[in-house]
Amino acid sequence: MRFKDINDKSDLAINGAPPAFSEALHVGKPNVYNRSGFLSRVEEILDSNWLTNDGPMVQELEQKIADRLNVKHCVAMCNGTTALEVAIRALGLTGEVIVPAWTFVATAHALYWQGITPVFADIDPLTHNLDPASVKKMINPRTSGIIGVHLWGRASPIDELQEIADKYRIKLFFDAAHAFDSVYKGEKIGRFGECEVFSFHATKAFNTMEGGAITTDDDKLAEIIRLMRNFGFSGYDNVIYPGINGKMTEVSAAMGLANLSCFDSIIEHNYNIYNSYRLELFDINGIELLSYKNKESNFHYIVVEVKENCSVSRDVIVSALHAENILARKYFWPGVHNMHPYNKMLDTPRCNLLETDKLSNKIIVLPNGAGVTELDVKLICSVIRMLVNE
Ligand code: T4K
Repeated sequence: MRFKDINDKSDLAINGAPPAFSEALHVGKPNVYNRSGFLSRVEEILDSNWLTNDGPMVQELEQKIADRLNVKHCVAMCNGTTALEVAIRALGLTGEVIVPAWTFVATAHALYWQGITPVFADIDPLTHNLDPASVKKMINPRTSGIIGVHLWGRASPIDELQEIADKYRIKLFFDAAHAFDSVYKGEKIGRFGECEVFSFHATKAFNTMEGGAITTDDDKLAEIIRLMRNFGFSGYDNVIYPGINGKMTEVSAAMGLANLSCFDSIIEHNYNIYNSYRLELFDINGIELLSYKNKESNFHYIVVEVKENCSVSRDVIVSALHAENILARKYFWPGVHNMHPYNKMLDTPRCNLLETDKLSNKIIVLPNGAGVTELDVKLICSVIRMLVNE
């Protein structure tokens, strides 16, 4: 086994031969399950001469997602970040909005692009989701909302956050980018808060290449979001809203429909791979796999915590995995509050993000998805085992 600096990408080869990226075992490898289903839908699109702008495939996808998640409205979007921005705008958020710093940077960037200050609250180290007590501390007269993130597909403390939002009369919605098909108290994620925002990026359990959606039970909100997605047009030549272009293309919707037709198999595969990791990792000292409750997640993210008692650091493990062409990630190190521009915004109110900072130095995300086999899991875990036991 060779060890090297994680930032040195000059020599990712095993045995001297530079491998194609597709040969690497990496986090984020897209799930492409139903290739023929996708291709035949693409033929249909080309024959129809209708490529985008609320086409039939987008409408079919929206209906199927709404049915699956048991929510009244699903509005398909071009990506999750634009969907977040549209939700922020449609809900009329202003001033400050509370978010976790332990998330992908897009959650905060969407606020920033809408001229709103993201205020970071700390997380519960056991769930990795917002700690309601920390959220409460950050509320002031400028606070107009909270964005909870269902990190790794595990539901936020929805009831507690809703209670806070109701008490202070502020808006609550969810960044559900990781949580397609996840469950909270027996109900699918999709109808909590004012609305929920999904990402269908190539790296997600359910993907439309690029894409996303906003789901809600609120008729009025759904109508505004639909207007905003299409420049604010209400019929030909009649603009009644300052909208943007947030539309999903027909090809993306075709990918979504193909993937949706076998999404149960995708989840089953993820679940089996997660269980293989569980078996392989459980006796490695100082390595703890983040657990999922049965049937409450899409099991897409394999998240490992390197505890204080581990003989090697998180960074040493990640470097060693990279040297073996296993491209694990340190998501979401170093935390959004330590990224530009938030680290420079001296007037950004911050509470003490003690748990976020501690956790951010300990987490590794390992590969999962259609491209990962049980044999791959054995290989990945044997690298970790050798390092820790050395
Ligand atoms: N909120 C949350 C909580 C999110 O996690 C995200 C996105 C968003 C909001 C915003 O949603 P979108 O606007 O993206 O729809 C990746 C994804 O680009 C991003 O969508 C995702 N979260 C985030 C967790 O992961 P990066 O910066 O890590 O991407 P990158 O290019 O390093 O790729 C990740 C891995 O996937 C690499 O190992 C390569 C592999 N990959 C990637 C693509 C695109 C492939 O194997 N094939 C591919 O086609 O952000």
